[in-house]
Parts: sequence; C-alpha cells; structure tokens
Amino acid sequence: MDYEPSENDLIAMYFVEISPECRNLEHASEEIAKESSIGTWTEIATLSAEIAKKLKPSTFYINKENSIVKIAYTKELFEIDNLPQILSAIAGNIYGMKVLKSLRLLDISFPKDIVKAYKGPKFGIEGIRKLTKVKDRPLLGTIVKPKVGLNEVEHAKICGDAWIGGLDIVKDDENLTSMTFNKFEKRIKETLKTRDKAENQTGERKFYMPNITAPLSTMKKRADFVIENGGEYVMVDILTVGFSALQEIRDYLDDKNIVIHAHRAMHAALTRNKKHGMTMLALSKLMRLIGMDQLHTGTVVGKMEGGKKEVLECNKILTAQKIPDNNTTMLNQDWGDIKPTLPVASGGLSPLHIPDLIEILGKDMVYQFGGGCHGHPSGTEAGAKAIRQAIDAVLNGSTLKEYAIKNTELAKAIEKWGKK
Ligand code: CAP
Ligand code: MG
Repeated sequence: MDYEPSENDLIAMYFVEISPECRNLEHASEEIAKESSIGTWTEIATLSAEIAKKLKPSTFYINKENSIVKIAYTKELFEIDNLPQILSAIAGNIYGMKVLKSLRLLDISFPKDIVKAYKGPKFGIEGIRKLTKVKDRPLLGTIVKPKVGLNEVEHAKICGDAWIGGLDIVKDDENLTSMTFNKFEKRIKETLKTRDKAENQTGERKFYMPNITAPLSTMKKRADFVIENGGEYVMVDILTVGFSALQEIRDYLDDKNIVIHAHRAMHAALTRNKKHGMTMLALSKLMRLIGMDQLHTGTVVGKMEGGKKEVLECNKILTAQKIPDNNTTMLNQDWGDIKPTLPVASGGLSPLHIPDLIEILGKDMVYQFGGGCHGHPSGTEAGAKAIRQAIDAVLNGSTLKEYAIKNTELAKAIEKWGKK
C-alpha cells in the first residue's frame, strides 16, 4: 500500500465486490493483481524472487467505502502495442475468479511509452471539421431505417432525401453489411452517386458512412472499395469485430484519406451492469488509443441508458489532452500527441432534443437521428429539415416553438414528438 506508482506503470482502477470466501478488499486486490500478472491460486516452485521483484504489480489505493482498488502494473508486463494482450492481462481471467462476486474495470491510465505505441485518431476534431466544412455547429446525421430490409436503390434514395433536407452525414445501421437484398458494393455505388448529386444540389459537403463490419480481410476489401468509389468514411462495429481487427484496420487505413466511425453495438454487455464488466469510460479510452475518429458515447436524453456524468466523462476522455486524477471516477491521463476522438450522440433522438443536447453535450459532437428523422410526418427530407431548423433555432438563440412559426417542418416535428 505504500507503493508510489512510477510514470512507467499502467494503472487499473477496479470496483470490486468480494464473495463470501474472500477475506476482505486487500485479499481481493491481491488475487486480482496475481491472476492478472504472474501469480495463480497456489504457491509455485517455478516463481523466483527475481521474477516477482521485477514484475509483481502493487495495489496502492483501497477505498473501502466505494469498494474501489487501484493496481499499478509495470509496463514490462505488457507487449505495449498489443492491445489484446494488455486486455487479456488486466481484463481477462480476473472477471471469473470465485473470490470475487463482481468486478468492473472503471478506468485505465496508460503510461507515455504505451500511449506512444498507438496511432490514435488520424483526423481529430479539427481534421473532421476541415474535411466536412462544418465549422461552428454539431455535425448532423441520420441512420437509414429500417435498419435492414431496403434494397440498394431504396437505401440510396433515403440517403439522398436526408442530404437534400440538410443533414451532413448518413450512416448504415449497425447490422447492415452485405445482405442478399442489399449487396455492399451495389449499395456503395448507388449511395455515393446520390451523394454527389446532393452535394451539387445543396452546395454543401455530404458524407456516407458505410458499415464495413466483417472478418478483417473482408473489411479491408470493403474499405478499399469505398475509397475507390470516392467514399471518405467507413463505419466499424468495434465490439463485434474485436480489438485485434480494430488495431489492424486503423493501421491499414493510415495512409488513406478515410474517417473511421466507431459504432459500439454490444458494449452494453460489458458496460451496463454497474457492478461488473467495464465502464464506457474505459472502453472510450481504448478506442481513442487505437484511433477511432468518431465514437458513440450516449445521448443522456435518448433511448439508451447512460447518465449525464458517465457520458460527459467519456466525452472528456475522448477530447481532452490531459486528465487530472480525480480519484474515484477518472484516473489521470496524458494523451501526448494523440488527437481527440469526436463523440457521437445517437439513439432515440428527435429534433426536440436538440436544445438539451447542445446544453448538456455542446457543439463539438455528432448528433444522429434515425427514427427522429424518418419518423417525421412528412418523411425523411422534412425530418432532415426539421433537424437543421432546430439547430439553427438554438444557435440563433430562439426557442423551437418560436422558430417553428416560420418553419413548418419543425412545427410538424413538435406536433408529433412534442406531446409528453
Ligand atoms: C439509433 C441507432 C443507433 C443507436 C446506437 C439504433 O437509431 O441507429 O445504433 O443509437 O446507440 O439502431 O438504435 P434511432 P448508442 O435514432 O432510431 O434510435 O449510440 O447508444 O450506441
Ligand atoms: Mg443503429
């Protein structure tokens, strides 16, 4: 407990719930430290004092009131540019130990040598604003709905309606990849053709985020196909493709001009149980390290769980360059030259949420509206107009109601979604 972590240590902070067979939090943290590094359930003749001296981790913080422990691991325990190995250590076997009832990885602090081993985001918020030419407002997007079911031409038409209506970005849904009724290549060609027409018609840059989620070799081929056809974004479902594939696709796209949008479908299997798994904060840190340009972190006001404090902390860890150690919820982190990741709020949002979204989450965001666009009484293009009108209202300092007087699409959105 008197160990002073060195700047070369990786620090993991855990919430620990001990099981009846566990003596106390000290015992629990010792078992966690052992099982995540050099120890096992019993003494072994093969572990020498030298190895122990060189590699043993140290618990240096135990907060009995919050049941939180912090463990410092020498970086020698890790293959620093191998994120799967790092997670197999600090987020591996320890979850299943009988001595614990629950375990939740709250946060990780990476030492500079590990931070330097990763590329981080290629674009950063500045780079995305430069590419999209959207300067002083959130980027606005929709998700083609129904999630799956449309054919390639119908899909492209809906994208066109959303872009003409005023949205910057249209994305595939998390479960749309290449279906018998909607083949990836044909969808990309049709949709990018429509994008070009929408750009000419509106005079604004328009972006399509195709979902390339697939086994890695297919992801690479699909990313290449998007690039060959003039696409500038790809979307990846980060949990279902896995950490190894994420590292590889980030490296693969490093010399190509393509933004990576990270969808977090499945994250709630890890993040939702507040006593077990890992926080979206920890997951967000991993995604910035690997180099996702945009990441869903929650809306606070929409349909998915994720409270204000949790979402704001995620967005802070994605966008700040230095994080001080505020003890119980966030570890200190110095990101060095790693660029920020642009947070995305999506899920159950309608134009009526925009004042609260700007108030709570601010403008350096992507806001996405699926049902909140295509569910507009007058259809997708009107839905997109209503979203754009709502943003204009807030940025011009007027209420949505006032702005709706001269903007019928917004008025109709209020009619449909305004009733509590
Ligand atoms: C939103 C969405 C997004 C979720 C992801 C959906 O659609 O397309 O995938 O928002 O949630 O499939 O539900 P709606 P999160 O706008 O129609 O809700 O961003 O929390 O990971
Ligand atoms: Mg979705």
